[in-house]
Amino acid sequence: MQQEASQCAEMIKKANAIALLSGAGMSTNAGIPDFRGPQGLYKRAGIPDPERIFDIEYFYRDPSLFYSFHRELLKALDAAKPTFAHFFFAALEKKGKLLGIVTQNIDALHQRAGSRKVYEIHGGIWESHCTKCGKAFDYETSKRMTFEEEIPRCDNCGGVIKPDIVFFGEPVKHIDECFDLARKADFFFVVGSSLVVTPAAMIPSATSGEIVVVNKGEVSEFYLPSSRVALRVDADIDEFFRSVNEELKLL
Ligand code: CNA
Repeated sequence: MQQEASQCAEMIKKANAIALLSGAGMSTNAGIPDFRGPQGLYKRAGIPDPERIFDIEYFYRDPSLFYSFHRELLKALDAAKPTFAHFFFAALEKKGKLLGIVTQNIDALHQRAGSRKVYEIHGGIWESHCTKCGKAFDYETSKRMTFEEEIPRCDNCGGVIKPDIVFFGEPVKHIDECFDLARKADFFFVVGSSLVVTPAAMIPSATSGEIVVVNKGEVSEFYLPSSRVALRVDADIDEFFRSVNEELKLL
């Protein structure tokens, strides 16, 4: 891993416009489990049919399934803190090296680490809206309602409230900006993603720069332009970026 970290550090030194696509693996060391793993949130919530949790059609029929899961997610988020890798990418932006981040995560840990230019392609939990009248609810209000009521309802019209997370069947957010970022990047990181969820998995293909993939386990190569993958690191994300940082001394 040390050799790969040195190679990565050299590439960062030469790059001027770095972009990052991050996924759930970026936050597992922060204590936010993935969805389907042995310790995953689907299992903790004790839900027999987890695929339906983020199905928008199902949400409109029965929002209670989503909310029983969401309460578990909110508890995990309360306890979570950004990891070394989150701080590393925030430091790259501060140094003027990083153009921006596309994240598939809804946990806002990039922002909490200090990153400014973050596109949450699958939305986030920080705002919620009434599905009937569109009234907005801030994080603290919607969180309180989520723990007080089985299904939080709008105080204006009684409609069901939904956090601004992108469900299956809903369009993703900021897609043009995400592809634009990839096009402008001269060096593209894919970190902690299996690259199976589209259209996020297609974004690296837009860059003309070299790509570095850091992920433990399998990464789908279906949309990945393999000729541009300069480095494929199969290691723990935080261990790897600590090694890279030993050479760059950003943190
Ligand atoms: P994924 O498909 O679950 O892939 C995550 C990858 O990260 C897997 O290949 C893991 O092996 C790998 N991984 C996990 N921990 C580490 C680690 N410490 N070091 C190195 N590799 C690691 O997740 P994707 O993000 O690719 O896409 C799936 C969904 C899950 C996205 O839409 C996410 O929004 C969604 N999700 C988000 C969160 C979050 O907000 N933190 C948590 C769980 C799921």
